Amino acid sequence: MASSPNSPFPCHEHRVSIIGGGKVGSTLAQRVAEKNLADVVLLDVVEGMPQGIALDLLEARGVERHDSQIIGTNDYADTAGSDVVVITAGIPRKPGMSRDELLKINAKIVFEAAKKAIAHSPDALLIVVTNPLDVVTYLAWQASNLSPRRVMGMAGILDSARFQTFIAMELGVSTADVQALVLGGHGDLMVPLPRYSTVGGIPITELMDAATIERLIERTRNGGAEIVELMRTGGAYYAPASSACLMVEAILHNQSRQVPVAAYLQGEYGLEDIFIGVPCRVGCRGVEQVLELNLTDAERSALQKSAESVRQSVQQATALLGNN
Ligand code: TXD
Repeated sequence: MASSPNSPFPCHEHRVSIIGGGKVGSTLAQRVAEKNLADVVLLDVVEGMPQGIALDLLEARGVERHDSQIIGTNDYADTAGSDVVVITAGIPRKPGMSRDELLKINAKIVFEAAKKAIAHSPDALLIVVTNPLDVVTYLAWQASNLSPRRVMGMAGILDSARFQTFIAMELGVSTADVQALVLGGHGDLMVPLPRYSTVGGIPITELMDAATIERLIERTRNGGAEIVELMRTGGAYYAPASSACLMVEAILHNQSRQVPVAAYLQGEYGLEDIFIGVPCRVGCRGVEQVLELNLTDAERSALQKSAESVRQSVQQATALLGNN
């Protein structure tokens, strides 16, 4: 990334722009900066808010001992030259608001955010976090005109991390020894895969009975709602920000991480022209490979059911956007 002597970013190699400075966006800004991964631009529509958060985070720099620059802005011009753009902008569902209304509003917000951000950073990779995840990731890709491998949705890492946590809690083992895998859309129809979820290499199907596994799967499916119910005034943001940060790091450090992300499918799993959660290798070029697992009939049909619901919502959102 080129930088002029007057640039607010004189030296850092990478720039990450986060669109939406709410709970997830601001926590992600903190994670990216404190891990010294990149300079951060935090953009929101609310005037003063991203500037205030950026200043607050900057004032912690000396204590946290990192060198990342952080600026808050309401102007997309400040995001120019980003290596990665992460979209977390959106509104939560308000009392009395239908799912359709929410879909329409967030679809429009994400579509415009992707268009404006990529216009200023045509070489960036795009990560979408806003809900409904798989649907708005598709719209962001369309708005951005990027090659589909450069666009990804974050959900599978979070859903898998929740499943991993519940498995570790149930067995009383270290989370570090648990690997879990959840595919499919980010919603009620997500597809946790116990056969591919292991503790120290042993599939959980050999460590727990079917009823226990089903209970943990249900809790995973309900993971976001469980937190909303407890907090009452908002949703989860620490684990979502950590999960998005993992993707940012995989890209900036070209780590080739093998993780589930919402990726564009072109025939894999019998699915085409859709973004949905599947295992991928993620590196500096984005989704470098989609891994096709040998799913059982039940697993494959669960993935197809999830894909069908995503596809319907994409059509609905496209129609709603078109009618605007
Ligand atoms: O697994 C996942 N993908 C998710 C998704 C996990 C957690 C949260 N998930 C979704 O992320 C959630 O359902 C929301 O759609 C987004 C962001 O969640 P967050 O908790 O950060 O929401 P906030 O705190 O309401 O922040 C949203 C911000 C807020 O500051 C708005 O002012 C801003 O978005 N916003 C905008 N910014 C820029 N441009 C526009 N148009 C805009 N509209 C709102």
